[in-house]
Amino acid sequence: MLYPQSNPFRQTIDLSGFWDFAFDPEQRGYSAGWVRGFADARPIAVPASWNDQFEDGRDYLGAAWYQTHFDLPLGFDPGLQKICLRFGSVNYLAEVWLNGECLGTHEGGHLPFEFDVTARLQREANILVVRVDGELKPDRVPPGNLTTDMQDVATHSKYPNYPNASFDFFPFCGIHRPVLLYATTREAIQDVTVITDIVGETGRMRVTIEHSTSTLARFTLRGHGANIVAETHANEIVLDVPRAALWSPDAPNLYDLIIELVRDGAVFDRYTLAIGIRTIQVAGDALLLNGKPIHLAGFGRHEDFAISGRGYNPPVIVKDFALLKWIGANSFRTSHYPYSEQMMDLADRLGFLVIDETPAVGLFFVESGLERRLELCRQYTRDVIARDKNHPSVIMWSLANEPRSNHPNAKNFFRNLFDLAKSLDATRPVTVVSNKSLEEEAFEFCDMLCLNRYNAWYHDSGQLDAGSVALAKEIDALHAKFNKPLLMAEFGADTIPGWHAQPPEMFSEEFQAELLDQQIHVLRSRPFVVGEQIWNMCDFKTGQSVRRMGSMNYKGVFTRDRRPKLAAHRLREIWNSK
Ligand code: BDP
Repeated sequence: MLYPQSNPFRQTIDLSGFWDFAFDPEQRGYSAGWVRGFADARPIAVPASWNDQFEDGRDYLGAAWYQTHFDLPLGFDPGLQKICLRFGSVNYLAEVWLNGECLGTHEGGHLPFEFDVTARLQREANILVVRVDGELKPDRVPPGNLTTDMQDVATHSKYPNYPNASFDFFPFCGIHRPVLLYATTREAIQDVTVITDIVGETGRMRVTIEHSTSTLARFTLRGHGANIVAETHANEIVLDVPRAALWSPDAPNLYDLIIELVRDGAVFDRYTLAIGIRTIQVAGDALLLNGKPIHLAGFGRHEDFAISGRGYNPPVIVKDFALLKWIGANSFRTSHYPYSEQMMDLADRLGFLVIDETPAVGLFFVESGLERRLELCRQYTRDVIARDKNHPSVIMWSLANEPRSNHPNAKNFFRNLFDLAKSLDATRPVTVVSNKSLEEEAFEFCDMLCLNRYNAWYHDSGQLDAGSVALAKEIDALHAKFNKPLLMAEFGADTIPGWHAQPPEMFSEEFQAELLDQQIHVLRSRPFVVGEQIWNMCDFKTGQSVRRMGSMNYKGVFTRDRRPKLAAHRLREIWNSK
């Protein structure tokens, strides 16, 4: 799925701004005809979560209605073009009407969806209505509000959150990413897949395009001294770049690949992609980038900020990359759902290695609803790969976080998902992030093991040394059993900024710094450990529970407003003295 662009052959407008909004707890909207527009609305910012924009919506996850009006700008011509309406992410379920006609529904947040609206547009006064339903249900992914029989196998802990999610972050709702209207020619390029390889000093790009006519396609590759032009009537071409400038965190070299469709000598469509030439593979106990072992240093993170919630927030993205650079990190995982496309573009540009995770968090495997959960996970896997397959920064797909998969149904579930991921992308390793360790059914299929462990925190609480000894023992056993490289995907400690203790004590800044330091030491003394990603980069909002003071997870190395805790300085020393 291509991100919309603007150029002489494609036009895009962003419908973000202040929309009209109404909560609908009594489900009046349908019968009152809100699909054609509604009065008594309050203003809301789009994109952003609704929860923290008002005084009465924080814990409301039910139905709510959005509407906006727009005219069609010059350059948009439904008579000649194809015009689509694209949502970057709506949590959780979206139902969309344009000028009173239903365009369709979409289930699942964090991934884009679009509708062809060519035949439904008016030149002026279009009215777009979106009903969003954010309710937590056992048969949704991620799930919530589990029934008692499911609780035993599925809940995160015996202290449920309110709202009752089966995951540890606030279930923000709303239109979370930009809503775009874009026009292309009717015979436009539909999709592009670029696979890169390295042959000696030559960078090789295999480019496949999808479009509806068998016309001439022209490929121009520019950057780093290259200016390569090639043409074909086929839908695939191989471009060789002599003495290629490879992409890596130290040198995130990107080329511009300009793809044009040509008829009778005239260009009628163009799409430009930033391409990084690199390879990624697991070999023995190592993770190889461009054939050389790479060690991942970084974080799990969240799209989370005060007031905007999970909404697209460009300054926070820029700030986070600045902090990642400052601290010496080279990687992050998109825990626990795909991040915005804009964040992925910047990861390419700034040279970060990304483990791209689907929204499959809190999975459990009791029969009831299992098939539906699998179907949703398959949809998420397909959609994230379709969206992010061309990013050099994406080095691995994570198909789930902490599934409750020490269960007989888990193996077939994951066999199915892994087969799907591999059939869609044979070039990247695939993993699942687990806290089940030796009992993890999915590890059999993983190219690399990703382990979450809270030693000296949830286990051996307060005992730094015992926590480190247990960690060493556990990862050695994992390696002995599975014989695969391992990434420590989560470890850490809640830390109240400004709270100090000597000797270090839980919740103090000293404890977090010491825990991370000691456990990184254990990890780095094992050659099969290919990286450490700390939980979490920043403090983030959760539901309310006795484990979460002020509805916050305080495992951030930075505060929610991005101030460093003591551990940030310690990590900066460790990660800069490699
Ligand atoms: C892990 C989860 C993560 C939580 C973390 C914690 O993967 O989402 O926030 O624990 O408890 O189990 O802080």
